[in-house]
Amino acid sequence: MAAMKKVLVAAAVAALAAFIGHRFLKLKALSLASREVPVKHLNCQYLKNIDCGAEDITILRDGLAFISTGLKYPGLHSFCDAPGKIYILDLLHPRPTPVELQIKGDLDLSTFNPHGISVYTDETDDSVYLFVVNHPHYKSQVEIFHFVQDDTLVHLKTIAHPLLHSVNDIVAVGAESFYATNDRSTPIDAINSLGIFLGFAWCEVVYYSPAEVRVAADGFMSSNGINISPDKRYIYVADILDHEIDVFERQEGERLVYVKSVAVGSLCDNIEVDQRTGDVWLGCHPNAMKLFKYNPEDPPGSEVILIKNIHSEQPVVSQEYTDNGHEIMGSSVAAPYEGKLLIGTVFHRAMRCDLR
Ligand SMILES: [Ca+2]
Ligand SMILES: [Ca+2]
Repeated sequence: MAAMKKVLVAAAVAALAAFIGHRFLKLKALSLASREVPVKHLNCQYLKNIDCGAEDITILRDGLAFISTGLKYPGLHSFCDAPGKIYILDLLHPRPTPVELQIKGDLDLSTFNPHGISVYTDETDDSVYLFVVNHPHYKSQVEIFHFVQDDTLVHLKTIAHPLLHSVNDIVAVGAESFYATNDRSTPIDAINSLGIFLGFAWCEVVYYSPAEVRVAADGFMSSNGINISPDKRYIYVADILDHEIDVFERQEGERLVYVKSVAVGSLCDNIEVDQRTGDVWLGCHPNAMKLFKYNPEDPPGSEVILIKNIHSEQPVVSQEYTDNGHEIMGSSVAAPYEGKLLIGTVFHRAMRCDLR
């Protein structure tokens, strides 16, 4: 009997070891740990004043770009100790230069740590509201600002809620309502890591309005960028660890109905949508291992992916820009405007490129 027990224990240990080994291989595959990208450059210039990352960028129809800078995020490199800032850039200016926006109102600027951003324009009076994911002391909350007088943001409101626990990005759908992605299943590190290790898709997209807060979609490994189609009918979510962009249809009462997923073969971060064509532009990480390890000798690369005709039977996915990290590291967003492209990064610089 004792011998039998020993055999069973040995078999159990071997099975567990095989399972753990299998999960490690799977994690390596998820993070694209051995992937290298060839260099495919565009004609680009670095933006002045942006040296602490430009994790998210969004561009208004009149060519004004908002830039979120200075992100500090657990496990990711940062070149800067200073708090984060929001910049604005006028793409219609002959020599566009980012200018820091002044923030007025009741917000602690010493702990400002901006991450994903989104703009809502009130069509009735053309008021522009900037929504910013903020991580003071690594917590998650959403700030709503009113953009006034070309250079000022007036802070209107801070939104915090238990469902908004690990917010990465948001898309505003009203002056006080939005969808938000959580990039972690829980703020508790050990549980979140265990979930990823076991391969569970536990992350959620949350809908927020002053009247209602609820989970709008779930089953993401790590939901990151989120944005909306020009006709406001569809919501796009980047499941960064799944290497897919998920498409949802907005239905009555802000219900999200899953439509399909488009494979992109990379770890895509934020999503911007060309307001004219509906093309979907993605700032992506070719290799997550290099991004998290950050070795200046072997820097994390950058990759911009374009999806055309996303709602058709056969969306066209193409690599529009790639770099091995020697020009720009850790691209997290690619925002198009009238033949130009702004590329932002998690902790490095930002560039303005010609698309034609
Ligand atoms: Ca965004
Ligand atoms: Ca992001």
